[in-house]
Amino acid sequence: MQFSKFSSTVLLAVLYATSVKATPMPFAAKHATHRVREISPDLRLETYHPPSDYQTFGEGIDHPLRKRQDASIETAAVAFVESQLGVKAEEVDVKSTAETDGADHAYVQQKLNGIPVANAVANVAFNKNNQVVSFGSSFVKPIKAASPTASVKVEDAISTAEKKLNGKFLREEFPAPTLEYLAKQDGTAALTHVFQVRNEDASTWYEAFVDAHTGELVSITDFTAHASYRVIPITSQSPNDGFKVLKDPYDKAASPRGWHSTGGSPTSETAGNNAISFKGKKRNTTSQSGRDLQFIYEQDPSLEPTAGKNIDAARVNAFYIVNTIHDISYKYGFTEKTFNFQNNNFGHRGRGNDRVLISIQDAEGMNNARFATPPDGQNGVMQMFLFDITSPGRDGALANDIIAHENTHGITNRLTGGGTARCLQTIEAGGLGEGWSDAFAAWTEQKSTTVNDFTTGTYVLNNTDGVRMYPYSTDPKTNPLRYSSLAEQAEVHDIGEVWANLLHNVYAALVKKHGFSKTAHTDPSGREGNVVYLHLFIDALSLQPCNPTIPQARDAWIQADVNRYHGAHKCTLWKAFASRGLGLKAKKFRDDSTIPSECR
Ligand SMILES: *[C@@H]1O[C@H](CO)[C@@H](O)[C@H](O)[C@H]1NC(C)=O
Ligand SMILES: *[C@@H]1O[C@H](CO)[C@@H](O)[C@H](O)[C@H]1NC(C)=O
Ligand SMILES: [Ca+2]
Ligand SMILES: [Zn+2]
Repeated sequence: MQFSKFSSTVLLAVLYATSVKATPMPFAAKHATHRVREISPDLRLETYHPPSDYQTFGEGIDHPLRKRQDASIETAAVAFVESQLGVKAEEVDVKSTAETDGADHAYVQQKLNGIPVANAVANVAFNKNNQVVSFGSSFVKPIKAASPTASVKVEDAISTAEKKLNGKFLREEFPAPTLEYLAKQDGTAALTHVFQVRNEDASTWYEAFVDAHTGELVSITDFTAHASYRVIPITSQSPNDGFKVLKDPYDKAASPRGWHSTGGSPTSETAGNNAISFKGKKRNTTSQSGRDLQFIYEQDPSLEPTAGKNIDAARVNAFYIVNTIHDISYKYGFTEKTFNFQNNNFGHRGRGNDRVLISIQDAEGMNNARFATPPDGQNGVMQMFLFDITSPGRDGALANDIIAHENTHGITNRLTGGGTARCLQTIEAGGLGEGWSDAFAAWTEQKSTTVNDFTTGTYVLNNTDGVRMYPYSTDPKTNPLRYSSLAEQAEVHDIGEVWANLLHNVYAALVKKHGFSKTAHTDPSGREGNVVYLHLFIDALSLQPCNPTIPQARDAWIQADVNRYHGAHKCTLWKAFASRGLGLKAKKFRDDSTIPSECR
């Protein structure tokens, strides 16, 4: 069969690599096996990754143990690798297995002298009929392997790498250092100490390979993907405010592997651990426009949203906003443990495989947007539609307020009631949901101690009034809505306007009293009004009952303040709520302006 060629291909790959030393490869010939990384002005490292052979087998081929019903996926994979590559069972280890809908996967590591070879791996996939459907391998046959006993101490290797990579090996946090072979381009295998080195301030996180005989840093794995996006910054609302190119806008604590990795190697498209942004089919994402995850696409407002690069600009902007909201809400408590949207939960509790699916220019609707929140463990689905009120039309995916509004539905539905997504179903609770969504969008756009009135939907409608009855405002002449206005409101968005305006007044009161933090998006530790507000916003969602009423939602805010701040903001909160009719004795949509006696 054709696979008998396999082992010779591997050998050839090594020979080819050996010959490289004498004649440098042409630039493009290195794409599949090399990468140059500029670590610092005086460290430029070219890493080597042996080429992978890869074959796919359609309906599948047999592996040696197929007849044996009791063979596990691990033993079947080892037997298959032995038969294909002419290696012995003791020269391989199964590192991990994974089961997906279509196939079962085994990931295999080559060993030399009983020690793993870091960059020599194989992967075997079996269909549900227990036949092999694909096989990839970067196994090597080194011309010389270094002695398996290290002569350089691991402590010395660590200090070398910490110095060269300007970071730290975090003993408490990182896996213990390992000893691994590393296949080199010259056909030899070096013995290396392997461990992680990170510098949080500089946004770097590497895996270092230090030669255990020479003490030299010979290779690295870069866990961080640098990315740039041409987007409307989250503090702005729409293209009217201008696009900017943002570099690495992700938050390291909220998205430890950035926005383009679910844990393994980074993707080069608008897809990652928190979200995937696409048009039509999920596969239809935007790919990077250049090296180093560049997503730079210029929107042309004179063209329809579906023309030119406008689709890419929309996919990129929606991807950026949803990821930013993931990171902001994560810092304030919407994490894996509280049922957020992520594919990989990195070992934290809660269910994964539920990143947000962002369908832009979705064909199912016009002049609107939607967010569907199933329970924890199933993807949140955001559908952004086109608007045809202007000519050319406009794209909801370029209206940050609309994306933020939709995304917040996911946050509130997951946090209320513990991830079941069943607890904002009544009309009043649904109205609260609409209110939080506008209020969160408004929070992202506030820029200073001056609290601006907030309108939403102005870009897609091309008017200054937006889609709501009134702008959110502390001025009752601009926005007269009070708790009692609910008696006349029967529709969730109208109910939401009352709640969002109450929250707008709470926000303004907190900022007036405690000031504004310009770093609130990334630093939740301050005591400024906008930080306190978002903490109470998020905390209250987990505290409130299933299908809350508006007075119950208010009570949860007051309780959240006791829990987090020992009630430090109690009177500020009560006064703000009471100023719009939601005082102590407000009920059944009858206003009340009573505040607790200690606040008078
Ligand atoms: C995929 O995206 C392109 C634009 O990038 C669009 O023209 C095309 O219609 C999309 N395909 C599907 C199946 O939606
Ligand atoms: C938006 O409205 C302004 C005036 O209010 C008008 O000049 C402009 O042409 C409109 N833009 C579109 C795309 O319809
Ligand atoms: Ca989840
Ligand atoms: Zn909504």
